[in-house]
Amino acid sequence: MSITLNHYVHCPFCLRVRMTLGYLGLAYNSKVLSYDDEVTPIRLTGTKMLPILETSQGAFNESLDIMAMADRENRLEIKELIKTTEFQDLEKFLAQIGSHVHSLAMPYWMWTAEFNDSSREYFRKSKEKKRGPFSELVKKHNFFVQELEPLLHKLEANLEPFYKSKEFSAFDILIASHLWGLYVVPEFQFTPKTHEYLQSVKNKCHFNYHQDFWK
Ligand SMILES: N[C@@H](CCC(=O)N[C@@H](CS)C(=O)NCC(=O)O)C(=O)O
Repeated sequence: MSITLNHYVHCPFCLRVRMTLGYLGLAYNSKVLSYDDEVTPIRLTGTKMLPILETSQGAFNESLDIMAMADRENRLEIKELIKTTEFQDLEKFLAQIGSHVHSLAMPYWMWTAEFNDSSREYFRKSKEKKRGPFSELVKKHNFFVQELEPLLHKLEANLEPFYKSKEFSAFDILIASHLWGLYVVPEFQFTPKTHEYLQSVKNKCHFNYHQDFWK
């Protein structure tokens, strides 16, 4: 069965689906949508929100639903994991981390190859409504890094070497996809332990952030 993933390269929810498909070894057609393309996602699911997975059964959004649907053999036990309080706690924690990651990374993501002049302007205008001017976010780089530090420290304390476990799990996909965008931020450096952790998740998931541009 041929499947197509419509995604944005920078989007953590899209990255978690890419990592999941990679981990499961499922081949997919990759469609990087332009951020200002409202028509395609609305035609597919009625809303401008990615990721969207197209299958012979239809088009689906919501990253966790897509992950669970893709995992037919339940190797990642996603349906079970999302019912746990550990998952709820992790989602809250990732939302906290995500807010600082976004403030740090958005002004740089928009200069990566997935954007052109028009989608960059669309992205900047839409994101600045909530966060204020990107130029101000860049000036507050040190502040966001300071806010992130204790959170990343807390995360690191839970790496055994995977999240609270010796074994890789879907939690690691959720964490790595939320942190990955920081690799784009100039002068930001993960600690060696966290970097190694992210690289091992990358290897497990056969994940390459930029590969969709090489196809
Ligand atoms: N709950 C959704 C969230 C997905 C989401 O927030 N996607 C963002 C990109 S990171 C989006 O498509 N936003 C559209 C827009 O802001 O125009 C999921 O887990 O898939």
